[in-house]
Amino acid sequence: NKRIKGLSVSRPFYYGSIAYPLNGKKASDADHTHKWTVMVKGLDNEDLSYYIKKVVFKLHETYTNPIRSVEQPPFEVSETGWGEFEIMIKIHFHSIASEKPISLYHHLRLHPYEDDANGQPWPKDKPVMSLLYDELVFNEPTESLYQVFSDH
Ligand code: SLL
Repeated sequence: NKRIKGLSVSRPFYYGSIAYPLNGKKASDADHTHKWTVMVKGLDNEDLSYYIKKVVFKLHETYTNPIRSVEQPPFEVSETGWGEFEIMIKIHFHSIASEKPISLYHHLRLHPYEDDANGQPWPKDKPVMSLLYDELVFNEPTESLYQVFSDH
């Protein structure tokens, strides 16, 4: 699996979370105030599974089975809870890429930090989104990875 010297290719993606207040709606646990989803996703919902093999999300230890491995798109985990915490997101690539997994850290946001753009308080039922744009850069990609990228 030869590498292409001097070449660098990048792929855009989003990662982050969206959280919905439960506003008293029933959760599995009465202490839970929010429903949330943490995700790794493509632009325009592009399916990233042609180069991403799996994404492992490491949740707070207060969750049962905090290590969640998602081997199929959508690469996301949905849960309910009461608190914000740091989620470790580890992206694993297909073996043809010969790339080590990449670790990202995302602060799960449940609460708005500010009023909305009109200076009005954030509505109680409005979701709180924290989605970041990033790019995965592959320096000297393998020929097979480059081929897969060219096909997409
Ligand atoms: C805090 N440092 O104290 C943070 C920890 C942990 C949030 C937040 C667990 C839900 C469950 C949950 O929401 N943990 O499984 O019961 O704010």
